[in-house]
Amino acid sequence: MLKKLLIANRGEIAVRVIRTAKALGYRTVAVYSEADAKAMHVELADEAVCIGPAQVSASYLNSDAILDAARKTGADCIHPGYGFLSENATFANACKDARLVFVGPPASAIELMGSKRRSKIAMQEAGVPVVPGYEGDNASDDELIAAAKDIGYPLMIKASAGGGGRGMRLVESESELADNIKRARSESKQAFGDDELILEKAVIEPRHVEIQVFADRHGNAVYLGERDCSVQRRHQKVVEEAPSPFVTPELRKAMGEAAVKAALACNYEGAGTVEFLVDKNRNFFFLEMNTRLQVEHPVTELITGQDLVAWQLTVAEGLPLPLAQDDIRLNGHAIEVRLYAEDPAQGFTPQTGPLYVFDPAEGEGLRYDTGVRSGDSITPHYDPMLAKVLAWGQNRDEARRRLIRALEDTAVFGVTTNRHFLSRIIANETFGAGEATTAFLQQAFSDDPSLQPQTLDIRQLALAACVLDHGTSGQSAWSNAPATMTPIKMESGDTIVELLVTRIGNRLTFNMGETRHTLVLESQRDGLLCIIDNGVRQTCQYHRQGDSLYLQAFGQSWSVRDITHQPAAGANGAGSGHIQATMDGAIIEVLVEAGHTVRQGETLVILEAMKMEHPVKADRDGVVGQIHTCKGDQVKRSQLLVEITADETAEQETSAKP
Ligand code: MV4
Repeated sequence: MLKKLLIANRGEIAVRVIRTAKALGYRTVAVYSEADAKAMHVELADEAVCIGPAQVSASYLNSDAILDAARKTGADCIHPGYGFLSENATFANACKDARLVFVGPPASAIELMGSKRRSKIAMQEAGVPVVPGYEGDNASDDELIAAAKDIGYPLMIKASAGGGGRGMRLVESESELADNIKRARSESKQAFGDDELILEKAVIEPRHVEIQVFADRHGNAVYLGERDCSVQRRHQKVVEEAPSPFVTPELRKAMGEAAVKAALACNYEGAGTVEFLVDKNRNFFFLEMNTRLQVEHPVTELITGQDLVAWQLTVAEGLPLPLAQDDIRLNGHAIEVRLYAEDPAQGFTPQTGPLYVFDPAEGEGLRYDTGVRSGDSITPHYDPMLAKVLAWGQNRDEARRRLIRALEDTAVFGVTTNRHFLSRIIANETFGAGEATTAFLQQAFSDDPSLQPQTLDIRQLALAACVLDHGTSGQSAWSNAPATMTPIKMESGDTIVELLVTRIGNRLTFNMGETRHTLVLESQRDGLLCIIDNGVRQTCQYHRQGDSLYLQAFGQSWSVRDITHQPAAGANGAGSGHIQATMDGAIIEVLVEAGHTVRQGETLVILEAMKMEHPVKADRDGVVGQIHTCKGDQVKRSQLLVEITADETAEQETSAKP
């Protein structure tokens, strides 16, 4: 009997595994890097061991440190999650040598599936359909060129050691072949230390459909339906759903049985995913088998009602599978999207910094798998996925509707996310019709507004001003005193706007040049602003952080910075003494202490951003007052770091001079 599980991972998947393990009575051990000391997975586990510094190579990929942690805590089994060491045959063997149960398949299966060439041959022998092509041993360029004549064009060159789209090239005609083979070889050698290549006929605009399989030590194997992961961006999955809107019951059975054959052929054990390409005529072809629990496993859980981590632990115990094939039923529809801290308007660049608020919207049929909470920081060390957001429904449209609502109402303040991009995809007509192939994002979505920098309209600015307007003229929003106009100056991105606010009772009119907008303020508390806009009452979520204001309403989120009271630099060039971060980054040094006398231009703090060090300097002479940051903090642009107040003794000295 196994008693104590070490989870060799971080983030949402570590949290996911710990929850089920605890529910089943297992003791749990988290491992963490120095950057993750306060992470959710560490807090949830019974015990936790630090395995090294932030860099993954020194911590989450450090198998010796992980095995040491298992020894020290008396763990008897290890769950690798996904990524990191999950598909590393050497690690699986090392666990075995240390008498630890690796919650996953035998090392031999991991190894076989790590080679495109060998796995394809094994699958063909097992009767699993594969894409027609060439997978000769140690093929020379000339052998590949000869083989291409039989395959025809367009064709794909793939690195045998590649996977997930890495090391893949599309060749349209014979004239491009030789050159592409040469490039593919050198790339593959570079990336994987192996230059073995295979050729495949290219499947045009395929769908990516994968089958969840499970096998036990007693020769049983089953499939738990499929997941459609066709909506991808640069081989990164964006949306995953089950069942696939393209798969018929007959196709499901044929693909499921093929996937079970694949598992049996490699003496598989535990959770596995067999990836197929499906062409427009519903022909399917084996692509690769992933020998781990996948990111998107929850969609399968939602339509089968099964806990796949519980299944993994059952199988790891040596017990038979919980259900036979005929007992596995699919119910309803589930869709998952990956909510990321990334900016779609800047080529999806990862966003880092403090996550002030993460408040998932509640609702029937919704599930969030996450490893972060409000107050955490998104660091550059790891994948910036904030959460997997899932919706289940009786049918696909119900799942879509619930998911759109979940995305629109989930508050994420502090980092830019892909949330709007995701909700636009789910709401899209082509996606809604179940017609999205792997070409969807490129063909039908490349000029979507969610990929453009945001421009705020008067209504969005007015809402922001509504929160910022806290009685500059000394009069309460509820008073019936005569209207006065107060200016509110805001910065959003690179633009600065000024609104003139006129308030009569709780009725606020915002003027911006020629445009104006009126809102009636109903209530404002606890980060909720209730307004009546054109006779329609609605609620807006907001969060204030220093002079930054984050808002969310109308299915969108935006932020502004209040610069109304930001003094223009004085005559002598002295600033306000409110020293703010000049950009998003990490504080690597605080050079002053409260009470220090400083001169204008003196460096107070060193900020690291984009791998460079930036000094943050005093904007006036004075004495350091409060310091609002410390070494190691992740800070946002404009965040208040240090306050400098007037040095009265210095002033006295100056004035005492003749
Ligand atoms: C292909 C293909 C067309 N024909 N193989 C990309 C990821 C990797 N797992 C395999 N991939 C593909 N292999 C043949 N013979 C098209 C793709 C492909 C793709 C596959 C799944 C999901 C998204 C994709 C996006 C572009 C290309």
